[in-house]
Amino acid sequence: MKRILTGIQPSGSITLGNYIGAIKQMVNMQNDYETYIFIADMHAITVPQDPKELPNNIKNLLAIYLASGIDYKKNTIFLQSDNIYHANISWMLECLTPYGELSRMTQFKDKSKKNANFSAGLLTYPILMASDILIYDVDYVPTGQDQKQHVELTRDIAIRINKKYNEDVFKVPEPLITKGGAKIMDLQDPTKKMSKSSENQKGVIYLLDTEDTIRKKIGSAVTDSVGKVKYDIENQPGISNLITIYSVLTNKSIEEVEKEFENSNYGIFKKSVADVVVEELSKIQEKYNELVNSNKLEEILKNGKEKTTEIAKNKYEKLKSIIGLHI
Ligand code: AQP
Repeated sequence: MKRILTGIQPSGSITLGNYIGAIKQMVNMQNDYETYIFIADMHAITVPQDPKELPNNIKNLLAIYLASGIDYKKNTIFLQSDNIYHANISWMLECLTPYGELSRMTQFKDKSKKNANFSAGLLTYPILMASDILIYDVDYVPTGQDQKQHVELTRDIAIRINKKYNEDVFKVPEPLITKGGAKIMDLQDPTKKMSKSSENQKGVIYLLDTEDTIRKKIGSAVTDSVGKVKYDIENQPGISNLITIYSVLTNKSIEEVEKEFENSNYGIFKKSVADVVVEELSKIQEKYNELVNSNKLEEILKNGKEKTTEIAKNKYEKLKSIIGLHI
């Protein structure tokens, strides 16, 4: 079975965008791949996090993974900071990566512009990501367009180190651009992606929002004056976004959705979108409530820590040995 690694940062409350773009994909892939799923808490701290909120976000993310259908028996689930080798290996990789390769990463350029006092971690985090991936010798990294550049960097690092030391230290992974991994946009500004850290919460559906809140948010989603339920990102970005959400959650094609609502006004369409979102999320919330305070969560992380630490330690020892960190 081919191996993959995937994760989400506990950098806020999980959104419908995270669910559709990442978690649903993980659920779909768990039968076809040997999967390592992690909670990327060390990535989350590249931007400021509230130390009181962070543990809740970590716990909630784990419970949401499980409530959404990720089976802890089929997947290796772990907390990144529980495995000390990720950062240790990352340091070695940092010392083997030219600064120029990092400073031209598009995401670094975008995020560093937003905060003049950005952390050094914001620059080096693609190397921590490379470490996350390369430790497990994965075949594929499921990725959206936004992370493709970082997977390319990971490949470059692996190829360079294998060549430099003339050994197959790392498997060179391939990006896996997943089918159906639609990008969900902000309901209030459909030109921006829906994000955990968005300032305007009205534009974001959180997985743990109440039914009433979900209905209100979808009801007040920005639309247009065209008046037709048509997928046209340029002229109708808000409606197109709602069509995407409806299409993914009902497994209907865009054309089928357009046909279904060809004679409907936006009010009726929005109510139908809200109905399917509420139906999907209420099932997840029910399971989430059963899980969030159970001992299962700690047990899953403990097992994940043990299993991944053993794998990562081997890689660490191998790197130490080839680099010459020994007597
Ligand atoms: N709006 C989205 N539509 C589809 N997929 C999305 N993802 C995130 N937002 C959307 C996918 O969810 C995973 C989350 O990855 P992450 O937490 O490492 O980082 P992110 O992409 O930066 O997520 P957010 O929600 O936007 O967080 P903040 O606000 O903290 O930056 C990835 O697979 C991503 O593609």
